[in-house]
Amino acid sequence: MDMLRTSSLVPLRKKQKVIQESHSLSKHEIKFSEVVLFIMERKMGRSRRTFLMDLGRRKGFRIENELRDSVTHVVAENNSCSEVLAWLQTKTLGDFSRLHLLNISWFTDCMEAGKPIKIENKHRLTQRPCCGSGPSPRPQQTNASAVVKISQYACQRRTTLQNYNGIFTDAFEILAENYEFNANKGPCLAFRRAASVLKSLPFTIVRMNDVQGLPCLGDEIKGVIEEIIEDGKSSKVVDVLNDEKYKSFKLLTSIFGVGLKTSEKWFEMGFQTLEYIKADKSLKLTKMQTAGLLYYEDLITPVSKAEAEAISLVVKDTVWTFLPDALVTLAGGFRRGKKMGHDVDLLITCPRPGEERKVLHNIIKQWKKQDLLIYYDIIESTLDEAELPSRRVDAFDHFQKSFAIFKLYKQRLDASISEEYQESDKMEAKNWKAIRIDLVIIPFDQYAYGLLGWTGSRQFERDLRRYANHEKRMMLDNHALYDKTKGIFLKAISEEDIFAHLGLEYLEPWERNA
Ligand code: DCT
Ligand code: MG
Repeated sequence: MDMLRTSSLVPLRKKQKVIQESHSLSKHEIKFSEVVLFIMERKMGRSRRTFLMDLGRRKGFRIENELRDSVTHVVAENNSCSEVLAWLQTKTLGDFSRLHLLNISWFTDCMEAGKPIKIENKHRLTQRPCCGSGPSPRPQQTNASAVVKISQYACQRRTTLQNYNGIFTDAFEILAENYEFNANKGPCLAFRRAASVLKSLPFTIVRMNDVQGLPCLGDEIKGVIEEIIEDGKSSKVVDVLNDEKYKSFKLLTSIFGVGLKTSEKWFEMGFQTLEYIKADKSLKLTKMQTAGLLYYEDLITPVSKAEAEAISLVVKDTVWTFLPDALVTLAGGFRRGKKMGHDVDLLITCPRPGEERKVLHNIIKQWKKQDLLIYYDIIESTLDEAELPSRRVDAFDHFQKSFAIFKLYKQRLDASISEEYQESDKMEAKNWKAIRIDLVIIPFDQYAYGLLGWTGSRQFERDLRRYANHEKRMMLDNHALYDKTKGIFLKAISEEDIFAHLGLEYLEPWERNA
């Protein structure tokens, strides 16, 4: 979760004060200093102006509260050019002929592009008021819901990491998590689905009109959107972030090995801080939880792509000493293009059937010798007993796997590092980082299904299974696809094959960030 976004949902000051705050006090980094905006309140209203200013600042725009000489672009809504000029004349400003007088459409296009865009004629203020006192229409090409119908299934939407609606989706995710902590499955899923829909939109929602026709947005969800548009924050989110149970669960579930059940138990017992848990010797901790607490700081530090790739290389090195033709693939969020993750998901397979069976035990044996493992847990394959595909949508799969904590030694890949730096590094007591890894061993004939399942996102996977079931009368899991009408399993050697079996357009991994 982006700290800037989270903090903006909390009422740090009263609304009035926020409005008066100058951009120089704003907590957002200015990325485009050559453009200085001023948004006119006239005919727009104070709360909408506050919302738009906040949105722009989040995107790195410099936006002044007052009309100053530094301003280069004036943005207005529902005002004609002459109305704005008349208003400017009442201000003690130098030469205002240099100012770009623009319609709100230029601003919303900039928000979509994430940067200042070239001014076109359609963006300039016209002589006549643009559209009475009602809200001005969004540029047509940007309102996707008006042009194409957006599917209720994430597997029929392309969702990249470019999220134009973070202010809403962050709020939804907090509310979903809170429902999950309170074992309230329905609304939890509803908020997750809604977040996923908004993540796929190619524009930022700035008014309620923009959500018209979108799927998966019930009344409670629309209420949250409306409040954020009006006030810049959701009072429900503010309440959740201040809620003791939510705060405790957030902390407890961030410990490796602690799930909802344990969190509930510990919360009821009054354990609200890590110190309490560590200090209480009567608590029976699993080996996983003990490791989770011991390496807590490392494990909550995000894993970078470079770290994931470094571990992937170590895995390849080790695996290839036993199985030179094995395939090792980095899956999970990193395969979807994420720069950071909470763990490293690695899949291992071998084209020669059955050869993959011993590889996991061999890797672990080797790593123990090399002191590369802090913790590991081997879960043996249950493929032989399994009835495939599973009916349980969120069920664990049957592959042999290991949930482990890898000891990644800080590598000196960069030869240009100064000696001084290397000396100070040597003096550091700890020259490694604990990193969570999942190793999954997949038989070759199930590899396409395993890869699709372990690439995620979780919401994408849920919708893929729901789509298969409800729209195609098929059952999908990480091992197979079963056609209930024909009574047969459908073979696939690539992810493309699976999409084709389901009658879906192929989505690249980076389009599955639902
Ligand atoms: N997955 C699965 N079965 C599990 C666990 C995960 O099929 N028991 C799938 C869903 C997503 C993918 O594997 C990776 O899971 P995570 O690591 O939890 O998600 P991520 O998208 O990689 O997120 P992060 O970047 O935080 O690691
Ligand atoms: Mg992951």
